[in-house]
This record gives sequence, C-alpha cells and structure tokens, in this order.
Amino acid sequence: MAGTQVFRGAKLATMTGAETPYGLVRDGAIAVCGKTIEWAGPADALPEQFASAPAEDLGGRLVTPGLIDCHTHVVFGGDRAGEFEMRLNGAGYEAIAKAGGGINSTVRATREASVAQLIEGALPRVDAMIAEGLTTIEIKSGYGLQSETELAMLRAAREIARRRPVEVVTTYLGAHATPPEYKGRDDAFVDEVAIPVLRAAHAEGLVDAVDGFCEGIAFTPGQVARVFEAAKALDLPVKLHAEQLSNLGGAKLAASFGALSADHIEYLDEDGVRAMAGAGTVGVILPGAFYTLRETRKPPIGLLRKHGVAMALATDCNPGSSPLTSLLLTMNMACTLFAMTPEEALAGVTRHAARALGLSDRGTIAPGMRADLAVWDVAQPAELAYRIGFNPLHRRIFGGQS
Ligand code: DI6
Ligand code: FE
Repeated sequence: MAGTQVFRGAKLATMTGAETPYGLVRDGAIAVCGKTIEWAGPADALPEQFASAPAEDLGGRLVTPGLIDCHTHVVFGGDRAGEFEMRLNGAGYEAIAKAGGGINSTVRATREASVAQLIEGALPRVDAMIAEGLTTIEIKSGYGLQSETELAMLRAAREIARRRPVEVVTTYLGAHATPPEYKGRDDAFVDEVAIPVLRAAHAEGLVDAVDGFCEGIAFTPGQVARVFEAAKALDLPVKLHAEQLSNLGGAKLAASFGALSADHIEYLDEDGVRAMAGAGTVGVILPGAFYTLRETRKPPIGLLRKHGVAMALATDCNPGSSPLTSLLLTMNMACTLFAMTPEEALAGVTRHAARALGLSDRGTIAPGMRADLAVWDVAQPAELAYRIGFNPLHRRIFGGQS
C-alpha cells in the first residue's frame, strides 16, 4: 500500500488490556499508514498486503505506545526553589500558601511574563519529557487568575504544539486559587473571574477541559460545582484536583458531573471510589506531589483496584508541589511509594492516561490508533519503572514520523 511503513523486529507492549501482561507480542510488527496504525501483531501474521511496504527492523527493542502526561502545569512564570528551601527549614505547604506564597507567588511571576516568555520557560521542561518518549501532554492554566494571564497561559500551551512534535490538550483551571485582589471573597472570584474567563477562553478555542482545586486552601465543593455547571453549559468535560490534603468529597462531586478524572486523591474514601467507578471517572495518581511535599497519606490503590477504577499516572509538573519532568521517574515512584505494579504504571502513562483525557485514538498499539510510539533499549517492560534516573529511550515515533 502506498505510504505504508512497516516496523519489524519489535517486542510490542500493546497495552490493549488483553489478558497477556502488557499485551505483549514478543516478535511483533506494526504497519503504519500516515499518522495511523493500520495493523499490529505477531510478525509471522503480518497480512500479505503489507509484504511489499518499506520495512525497518527495530532490532528486538521494546515498543510501547507514546507516553501521555495527563496532568501538568508546565506553563508558568518564575520558580519556587526558595519556597522548597523554606519548607525544608520548617515551614508547611499550607502555611506558606496562607502567607501569600505558594500558588500566589507563581501567579505574580506568571502575570509578569509575556506569552513568549511563558513558552520559552516551558519548552525545556517539555523537551525533557519528549526525550523520555512523551507524545501527548495536558497543560493547565491556573496561574493567571485574571482574564489576560489565563488566556496567555492557554495561548502559550497551544503554541507549544506548534513548536514541538507533541500533541497538547489544554485544561482551564481558573478555580485554582483566589488571587490577592479577591482575598476573602472566594465566591466573588468564582462568579466574576473564574466563570466569565472560562467563557472567554472557550470562545477563543483555547479550552479542551475544565479543572478546579477542591481543598481547604482553595475552593469548596459548592464553588467547584458552579464552575462545573458553566463547563457543562459549554459542553466541556471536567476533572478535579480532589482529596489531595483533606477529604471534602471532591471526587464524588466530580463523578456526579461525569468527570474524566479525579486527581491526587490521597484522602479518597471508599464512598468516593464507588462514585468514581460508577461514573467511569479515572483516578489520576500524582506521586511527584506526594514525594515533594513529603506527605504520608497514600492514595487508596487497593480500593481503586477492588472497584475497577482505571488509574492514570502523571507528573503534575508545577513549580510548587511537583517540579518533576520525568514520566519514567513518576512510574518508579508510583511503584516504590504506592506499590503499583510496573504494568499498572505503564498503563497509567498510556491507556489510562488517554482515557483521563477523553482521547480514544491513542494510548494503545492497535489498528486505528495514532502512530505515536516509543522505542526503548530494554529487554522487558518492567525496566521502564525499575530504573531510577536512567533514560533508555531509543527513539520516538510521533504521528508516524520519526
Ligand atoms: N495541586 C497541585 O499539586 C498543584 N496545584 C494544585 O491544585 C500545586 C500548585 C502549586 O503549588 O503551585
Ligand atoms: Fe495539579
């Protein structure tokens, strides 16, 4: 077939959810036409129609779906190394936030940055992720908290997809924190800024989904529900930072809106897990924030498994609670800190991450899927989560292009 390309000599971790661990095909082949996988399976079963297509031997290397980071705040101004230092000298994350530091210090720096500066700041972080096989990234707003800067963050996020071979999914996170000019007037901020700016950003085509931060230091379930109602009216999917530092019933609220995901969820209880299972809401596990904040309460992995809630894994890359740009290290942390299995970790950055973004065209190696692939110099898939600080990526294929 014209324009078709075949990869042979590949050990495929198809991640299709089939019975075999990792959906592994030991001696596999993949036929790619344009941006799409036409066929994938055992090399000796490659259909006749692909026999004459140009073929490339991958030398027995492991091929996985391209990695997907489904929760990042990778666009922001400034950094918070000073705050990191303060925490290690005894100040708490919530105390720093209440004293005007934390998220609001990044808000100040982000408001001072131009779109060009936001892009320049984010690209090295995105490049570090791409170097580890990333092909799709979600990027949130939420450090502007005023019209102009929220729009600037989302424009910067869209521009990253034009500057780099990576797909970007944007999330509007206007209800992330209350900025200083609205201090003590959270409700007014939600109604006068978070919701109207969502409508403006949506009108500019900048929003793929809507998120909120439901927490004692952020917004109540009632305030989040108002933002979600506005999202629903625009036909936008929702997701939520829920149960990170306490249990306010955020995951249950998210599930009641049919949310794509509830994220962090360290304090999630079985009731919340049941609600997520019923709604098909993905649990996004963020070990980078748990690690950085030296939290001790772990997400209820056993309950999520028991109720069949899909678990995704993401970096939560942000300057405060998770200055992390490595999905491989995220996988390792999920295994070592939360006892997720290496297979769950890989599913968390492929199949389940795609689901957390509402994307049905990626995250597995199967016919009809985007030809986003990562080729690794490893003998077995468990090595991806096993190593610490080592990058075995051999090459990345993005939309069929090397
Ligand atoms: N939870 C997080 O982990 C990030 N945002 C949120 O709602 C942290 C944001 C920050 O500290 O800058
Ligand atoms: Fe986050």
